[in-house]
Amino acid sequence: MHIGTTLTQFITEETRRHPEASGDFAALLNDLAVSCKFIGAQVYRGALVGALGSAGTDNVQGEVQKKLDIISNDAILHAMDWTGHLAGMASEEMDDPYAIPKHIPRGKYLLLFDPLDGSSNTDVGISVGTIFSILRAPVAGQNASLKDFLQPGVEQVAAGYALYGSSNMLVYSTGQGVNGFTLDPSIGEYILTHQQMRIPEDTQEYAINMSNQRHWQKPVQRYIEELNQGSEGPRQKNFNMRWVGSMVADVHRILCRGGIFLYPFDQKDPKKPGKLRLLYEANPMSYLVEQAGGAASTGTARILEIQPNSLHQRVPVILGAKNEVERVLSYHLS
Ligand code: AHM
Ligand code: MG
Repeated sequence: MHIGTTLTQFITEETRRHPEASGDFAALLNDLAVSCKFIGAQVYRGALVGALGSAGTDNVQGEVQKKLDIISNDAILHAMDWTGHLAGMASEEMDDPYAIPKHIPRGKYLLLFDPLDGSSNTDVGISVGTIFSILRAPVAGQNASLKDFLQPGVEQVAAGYALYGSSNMLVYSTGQGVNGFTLDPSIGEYILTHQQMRIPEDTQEYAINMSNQRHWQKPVQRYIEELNQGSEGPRQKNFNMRWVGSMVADVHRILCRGGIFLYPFDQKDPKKPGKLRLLYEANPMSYLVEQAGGAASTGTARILEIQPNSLHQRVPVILGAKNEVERVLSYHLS
């Protein structure tokens, strides 16, 4: 009996294949993994440590913050700000980028994150997660400006998430496929359990919040209507629906067994072209999905090619099985 491949071993071996790598990136990912272990532990202890419920504050997007949103945000800031590998950090829970303390050297990477995605689910025992995106700072060794974070998703150096579900899992990609690690609580290490995750091009499972149906545009109305007609409709097969309401859990399911996920353009609020945020939700998830052989689009554009114009910008998201995403795209063109 022996320990499987640990995250540290995997990152080290991946880094070794790039002789020019300084090791900064490997260290960064390791420190991030520590904060995901900590956040997972708080989520699992939940009510035992008084961590559930609302914090009584709103974030920049006017959303009620949960205690665990704030705990998770602080955990990542404090696990990462001393490392010297970052030139800046930005999060769903903070209006502006975080200022790294003065005495700490600035590094060459930028970290964007959603500290606890799906946090409205924490009080009811449903899976939640942390999403992260890593970019290269345009100028290493200096404080990053807001503009430095506004890079299209194709520029990501790495992206991933931690899922606090039936197990605590870390799934990430550095552009060489997607690998998943399960936390072994008995030794406190993430162990490689899901190697080279792939999304089949076709599927019979979709994820969408049906209660928004009346707000969707025609192409998505048509697509979902056809799925719901099942074997009696033009698709000539039955489709099943799942909606966790935590993007991490919905995307994880797609990486494990396929499917398509949609949070499409929504005419409920014309100022918000969808719910999900580009920089720390849509971009990292789109990167993972493309790395696993899937596709990710707004309906009219590849998500990873969007030039961001603000830190908390929202975009429509359609991602997963390639042939299904392409079909939704074709409906937008016709
Ligand atoms: P959050 O970052 O405030 O938790 O919001 C994002 C979440 C996603 O995880 C999920 O896919 C979506 O919101 C669910 O939205 P809805 O409640 O409209 O179904
Ligand atoms: Mg979120």
